[in-house]
Amino acid sequence: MSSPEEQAFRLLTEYSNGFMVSQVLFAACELGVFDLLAEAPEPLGAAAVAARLGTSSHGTELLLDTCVSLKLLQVETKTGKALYQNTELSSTYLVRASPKCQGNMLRYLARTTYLCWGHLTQAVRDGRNQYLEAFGVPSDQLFSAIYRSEDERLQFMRGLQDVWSVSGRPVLGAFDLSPFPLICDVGGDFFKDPLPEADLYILARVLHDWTDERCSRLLARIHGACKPGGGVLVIESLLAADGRGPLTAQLYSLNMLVQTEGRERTPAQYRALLAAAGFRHVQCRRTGGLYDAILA
Ligand code: ASE
Repeated sequence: MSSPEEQAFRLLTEYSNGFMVSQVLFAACELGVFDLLAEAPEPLGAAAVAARLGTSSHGTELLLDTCVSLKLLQVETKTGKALYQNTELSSTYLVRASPKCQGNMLRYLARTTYLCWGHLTQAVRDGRNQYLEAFGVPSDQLFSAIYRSEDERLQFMRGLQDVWSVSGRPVLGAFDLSPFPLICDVGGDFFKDPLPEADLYILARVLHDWTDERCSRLLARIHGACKPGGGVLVIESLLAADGRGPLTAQLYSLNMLVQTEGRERTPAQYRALLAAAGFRHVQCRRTGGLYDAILA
């Protein structure tokens, strides 16, 4: 049995080392470890992996064994030789050929989000995103920073699509949408262009990018375009009523701080925004997944 003080130190160490865990995952994905093992007809040894990837034998062995401890790989020893293969987790979510592969999101987190998080202290001081500090690009037009190159734009969109391919269905099942025959999934340049007429507007992972003021403006535009009896479906990670959880939504809210103009919000905060724009009958549904749904 360890003392409470020792347990506290173990927890502190786990938190401190969290970034190393992320980097092991990012590096293994970027090097193509999971794809190589998926495509090989049988489990491979570290030397074979290193040879095929063109990586160092020492680094590869360390990376593979660390992946085993993280349950990203499994190892079996045959006649004294360690052979590696994918686990259920990596076969489902980390292999390119899987329809649920999260590789684009992981690459985006590794190359963009992680670098912004390197400036979290400054973001908390300033209350602003860190695009200028991390990439030297101004963010007064938010999406000219987020889409700072064509590659970056594609990486971001493919990343969001990866998450949607796993977490989309639970939110679309949260409400009966059959009363809404014509649905508009709102994206692109929606503060200026005329909005098409529809029965239901979906705002999926949109409001969390923007300030209350910009959200109010967008919601008022949608209310104006909406057919009588129509509505809006907001899809976001909801914070608890007191804002003190769940941890994932709190981390996403900090992520919005370092990368956008927005934040994650509580049900009451979304209610207030929707009510101010003229929407009524606001219903919030938690899905237990990454995203929740609000219909108004
Ligand atoms: C945004 C979403 C993201 C803006 C910047 C972002 C994400 C990373 N950076 O609208 C993805 C957030 N994570 C999930 C699971 O959605």
